Amino acid sequence: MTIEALSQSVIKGDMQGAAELTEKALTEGIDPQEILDKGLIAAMDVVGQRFADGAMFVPQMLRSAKTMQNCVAVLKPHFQDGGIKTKGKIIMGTVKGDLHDIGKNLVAMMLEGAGFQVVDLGVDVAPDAYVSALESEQAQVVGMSALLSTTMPAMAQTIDALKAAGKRDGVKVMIGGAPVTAEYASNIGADCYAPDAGSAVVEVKKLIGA
Ligand code: B12
Repeated sequence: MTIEALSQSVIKGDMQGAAELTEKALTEGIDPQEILDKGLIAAMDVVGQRFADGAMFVPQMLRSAKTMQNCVAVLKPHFQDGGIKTKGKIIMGTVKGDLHDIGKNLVAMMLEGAGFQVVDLGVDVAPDAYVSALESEQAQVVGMSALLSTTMPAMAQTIDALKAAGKRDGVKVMIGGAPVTAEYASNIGADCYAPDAGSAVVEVKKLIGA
């Protein structure tokens, strides 16, 4: 089955083969959301587990990540409605010290697909960089991603930097990433948490009434 073969090729890091299987799955009429969830995200879960078990190392993990990114690029047009992006502006970034960007990119892609304008600051974004971006971009929401338990505190530091700059009251803060929880969001004074890219869209709509 194509989805299973796709998953295996992401785990193996077969960049070319995986992109072709993504195309094949689309041609077979499989829902892009199903391709993303069952073919790609599920594969990264296996990769993470193998890494944790010592059966896979950073270079292989990186290759799988690049493979997944190629597949996401194939899927991206299928998540965009082509509508005018006027629902609101969101600044997104992965926090300081953290280089994981696949999840953050997916959240950005889904938000864009839902009609929001996303300003992507990239990875390893220092608290001050969020503050300056907010000053120049006048966004309604700041989204932060963290994949490492050691970089989660940078989310709290960014909220502190927003407060110190007098910018906290005018913006909503949304956080996410595998180790992040709703409880953590409430502890650090974020406005919301979402466990995945689909629910991030739902939460942003609730936050800013879009
Ligand atoms: C791919 C990967 C890498 C790649 C990243 C490439 C890239 N461009 O992103 C590379 C090889 C670079 C890497 C490096 C490291 N990694 Co790594 N990595 C992973 C892996 C396998 C997959 C992450 C991923 O992309 N998942 C798929 C995406 C779609 O899921 P996601 O990120 O969780 O995002 C979803 C949600 O969380 C949510 N979301 C994400 N962000 C946001 C933001 C907002 C605002 C919202 C609302 C929602 C949201 O929506 C997303 C989509 O649904 C994970 C294991 C895992 N299963 O998480 C380990 C993992 C995160 N890595 C780990 C580690 C330890 C490392 C290293 C320290 C390894 C090392 N010794 O060097 C380095 C750290 C580098 C650094 N400074 O950041 C550990 C972290 C342990 C911990 N809890 O702290 C994990 C859990 C592996 C493990 N099981 O041990 N890694």
